[in-house]
Amino acid sequence: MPKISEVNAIQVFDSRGIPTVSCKITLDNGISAFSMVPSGASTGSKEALELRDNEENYHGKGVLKAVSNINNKLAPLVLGKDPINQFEIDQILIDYDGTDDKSKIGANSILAISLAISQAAAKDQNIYLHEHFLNLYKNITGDSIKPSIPMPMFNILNGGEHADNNIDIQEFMIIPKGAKNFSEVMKWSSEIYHNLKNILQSSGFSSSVGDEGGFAPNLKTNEEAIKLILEAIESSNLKPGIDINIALDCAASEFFDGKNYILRSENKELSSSEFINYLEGLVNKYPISSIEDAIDENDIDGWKLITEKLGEKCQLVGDDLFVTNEKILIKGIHEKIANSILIKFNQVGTITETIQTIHCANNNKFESIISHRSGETEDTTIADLAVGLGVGQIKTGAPCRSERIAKYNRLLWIENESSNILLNE
Ligand code: 2PG
Ligand code: MG
Repeated sequence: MPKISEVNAIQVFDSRGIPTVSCKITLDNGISAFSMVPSGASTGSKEALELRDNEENYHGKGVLKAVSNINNKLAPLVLGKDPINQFEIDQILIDYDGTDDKSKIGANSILAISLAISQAAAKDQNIYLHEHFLNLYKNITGDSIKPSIPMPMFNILNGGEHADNNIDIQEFMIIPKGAKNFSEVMKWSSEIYHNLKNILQSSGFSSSVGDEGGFAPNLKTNEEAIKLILEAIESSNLKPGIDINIALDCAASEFFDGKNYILRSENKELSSSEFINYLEGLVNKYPISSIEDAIDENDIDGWKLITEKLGEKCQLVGDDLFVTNEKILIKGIHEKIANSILIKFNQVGTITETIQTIHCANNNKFESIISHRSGETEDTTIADLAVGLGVGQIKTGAPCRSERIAKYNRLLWIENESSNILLNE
């Protein structure tokens, strides 16, 4: 039985050049594994706490307190443990923190260890990380799951908090739903992405990119973004609605002022029901099959209304709404809001709780989508997590920028090496 013999954390940097936590776990048989923690910009108010130093250095964003919490407070708790026991170790970390939102120790400290432990356990067993997650799902929930390669949502046009253009909707994504395998998924998305670049450039728009690698032009309306994407799909000889669907992440809390939804680019102030009509108009006109955070996280009446109106024909995803938290998800299921959940492990802070939330979604016929954060690193754990837990969908940015592409490249390798694991359709 291998034992954790060393835990060492340092401060590293994410894709925005902002400090984040990295942790190395070493076992007494010499095996070692690393993790790096991602970080959001458009965050839900009920996410677990990301501990920042709030001192002058790094504009207050240093994470040296979180690093020191790992090295000095959490390390002694996990030394000597077998990394196969993810549930037991995560529970020790959760109990030590003792708060609902991990605000004593910081979710970034706890997650860094939780992730590194799963990596170390997979390496020690000499199995792929996705195989280890498949086993963990069974061990933690008692239920079995079928692994699959997730269908991605590629965020090819950025707005909102992820770019400095004028577009209100945060993410315009393409879903290559007609592709026969993951290699074709990547071919189509790459071709559409580059055709979109050509279209933007030849129409006099900027082709510079936002935080998630999608283009970030200034446009007259949000709808114009959809039209440009459709043009890019067609110029790739693909059919909108048949080969490629469109998905949106409104991140609506970012433009809700407590009463109205303020669309700056269109000079519109819409009430909740007017904004729902606006979105319904887009869904009726374009092949939009998924909308995330269509409504502000506290506008529960708005969520109920949109779920009644669009829930049958559209995937309605709760991100800031559910923050990967099982209790909040259960409340939402009772309230009949949304029909899918975005899964980000740093919103909740451990691998175990992430798995439990997905299990809850599965039991309630909610779809789960594994997601990156806008501040990412080269850590590719989410690719293996999506495969091993068979969730069927992933969003991890544009087919551009290495912190995004690293996850897609990992999925290409999984497809190449595990011919029995098929693309989710
Ligand atoms: C989102 C995410 C990822 P952030 O809103 O879904 O795309 O953004 O990490 O900034 O919360
Ligand atoms: Mg979101």
